[in-house]
Amino acid sequence: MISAEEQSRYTENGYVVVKQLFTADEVARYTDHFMRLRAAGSYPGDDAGIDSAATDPLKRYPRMIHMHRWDELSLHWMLDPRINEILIGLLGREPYAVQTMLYFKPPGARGQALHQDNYYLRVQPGTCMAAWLALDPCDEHNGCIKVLPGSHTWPILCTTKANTAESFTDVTVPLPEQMDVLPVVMEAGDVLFFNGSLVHGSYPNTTTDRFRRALIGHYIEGAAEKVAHWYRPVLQMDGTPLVLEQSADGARCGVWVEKDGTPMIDVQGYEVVDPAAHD
Ligand SMILES: O=C(O)CCC(=O)C(=O)O
Repeated sequence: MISAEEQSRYTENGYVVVKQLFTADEVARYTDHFMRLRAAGSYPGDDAGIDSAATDPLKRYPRMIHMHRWDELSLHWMLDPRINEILIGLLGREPYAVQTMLYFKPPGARGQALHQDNYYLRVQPGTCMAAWLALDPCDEHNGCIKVLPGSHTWPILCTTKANTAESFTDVTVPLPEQMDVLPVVMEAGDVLFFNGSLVHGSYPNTTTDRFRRALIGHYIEGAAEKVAHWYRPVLQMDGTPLVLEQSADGARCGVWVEKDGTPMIDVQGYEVVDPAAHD
């Protein structure tokens, strides 16, 4: 159960870390499982295939996507009652499950530029949520998540080009200079829950010897009627598929303007997103 204190931290900041939601044995089992799968070959959803001779560590260990569609353990994890219970506490009702991902982030790997998950999922009405399970202890050095607390109340921002020397994704959201992101330092077994409008990303892994693996589930509010094509079929938390409409391939987005010396977001743009683009 989520405590009143965790609930209020989530309401204020748009994210909350639930400590030790998964045991050390479970973490070891998941880590071993996904490392074996990665070593065994390629899977649907691997962004650019796997290249074991590549100098880019992310080509040797590309992230896995939508494993729940072909891997029983991933499906079980995505629908785990502990995650469901916390999401019910945060959202007020049972969510739908839409995506799994496994990031290996080996030593030397680039991070992911700042973004908002709702830019990709385009849930209507409501928001998406992420459950991000740390499979390794993580900090700024091996590439933990970074967040901008409170940004979950913002509209979706229009994107700009990202620095692809630091990020494996090529779009990002601009932030006024005075706004600082915070690292989310976690132990293996902790789960970070965050709102789909929260501005977040991750640091590069600058270590030479520490992976930063994470198992991620994306969920949408149980009142949602539409979601971007990539995330369908949607699953109810008992595993039953549900047909939701596809949301439009574009959405209104905001740009920063200054009013009386204070940066504010003015929703004046519209951005079309490739139906195959995903978080
Ligand atoms: O794990 C990461 O490095 C980034 C994950 C992320 O941005 C997400 O799950 O939305």
